[in-house]
Amino acid sequence: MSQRKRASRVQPVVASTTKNIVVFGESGVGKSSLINLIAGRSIAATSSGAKGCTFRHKKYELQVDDTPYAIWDTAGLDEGAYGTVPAEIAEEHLKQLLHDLTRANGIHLLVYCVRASRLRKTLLSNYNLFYSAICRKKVPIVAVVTGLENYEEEMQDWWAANETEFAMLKMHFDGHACVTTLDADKVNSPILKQRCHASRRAVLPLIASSCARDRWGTEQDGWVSAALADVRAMFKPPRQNTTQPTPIVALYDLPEHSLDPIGSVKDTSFEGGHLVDVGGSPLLVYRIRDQHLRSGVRFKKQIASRGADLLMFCTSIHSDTGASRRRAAAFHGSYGGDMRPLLVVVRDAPVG
Ligand SMILES: Nc1nc2c(ncn2[C@@H]2O[C@H](COP(=O)(O)OP(=O)(O)OP(=O)(O)O)[C@@H](O)[C@H]2O)c(=O)[nH]1
Ligand SMILES: [Mg+2]
Repeated sequence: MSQRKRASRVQPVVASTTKNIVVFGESGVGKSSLINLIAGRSIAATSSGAKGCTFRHKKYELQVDDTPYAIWDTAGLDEGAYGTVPAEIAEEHLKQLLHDLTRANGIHLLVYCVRASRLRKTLLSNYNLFYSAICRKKVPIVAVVTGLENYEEEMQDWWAANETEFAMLKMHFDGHACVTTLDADKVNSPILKQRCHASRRAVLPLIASSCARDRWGTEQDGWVSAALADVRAMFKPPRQNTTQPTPIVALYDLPEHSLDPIGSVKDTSFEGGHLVDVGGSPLLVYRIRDQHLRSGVRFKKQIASRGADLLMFCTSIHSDTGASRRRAAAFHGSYGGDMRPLLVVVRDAPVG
């Protein structure tokens, strides 16, 4: 009996305990095919050529082994200005995705779909967009490598042979599966069929074991506004030399300190921040207070569409290390999506 027909334990569901899984990756790598593999039947449309066909996100609700899942198929992003879709439209689609995910109670797992034969520079931009900018690195992430039906070794061996490619780009994964997402019903060779079935057996437990217990991403977290600012920054064209705006620094410092570690203050009320002179070059500095650390709200209102170019976190050698670490992590997550450089300054260190 075929793989698709045997999958009788998979049914459509609507449940509040549903785990939200977002599948993302470059166009045409097999995201929709992966969803069909998980479902055990064809529910997501796939393309017939090398290029894919999902232009907007789509949610598929199903139940696997008694666990309800909502699997979100997203539009593939390509090289250049994110592929064939203009940047503004891609951004609008992502905005809609964030709002829909918020209404659906946030994200439990990111699945990064990668084609084995296509490890290239968009690897990092897709990862940064979904894991760093949208999920602020707070959601488990797994990689599913597709296109391995003819791999000369065992499919799972692909990872050990290629994981340095990911490590070099400092990409982290909580788990992985190396598979083929070809439809078992559409391949003739028994070996290929076997590999299709083995792929489903590899993917289902990976997903079941990697989902976060609690979802992440709600309006209260300031999630959508923070994520959108970073998504916009990723989509905007590179700056032209002639019109470079004043660089923005988000500064978290102990309350008793002024802006002296950065430079001399020229104007303390410039666009809600402080205009500071550093060796003749202006910087626009925003002081971040404890109450803004988690949400990033104040900062976003001030400079909604740009985000900071540099984050600066000051602490003291006398401060509690654990608390400082937590503050620094909250600061980095809320104001930089872990994507902007973070400079840590430790005050009061003994001299000599
Ligand atoms: N050889 C091979 N082809 C695959 C595999 N997975 C998917 N394909 C084929 O690749 C093409 C694209 O697959 P899709 O699942 O539509 O890709 P996608 O990532 O959803 O594409 P977008 O919707 O544009 O983002 C289709 O022709 C699939 O049959 C695989 O594991 N091996
Ligand atoms: Mg698709």
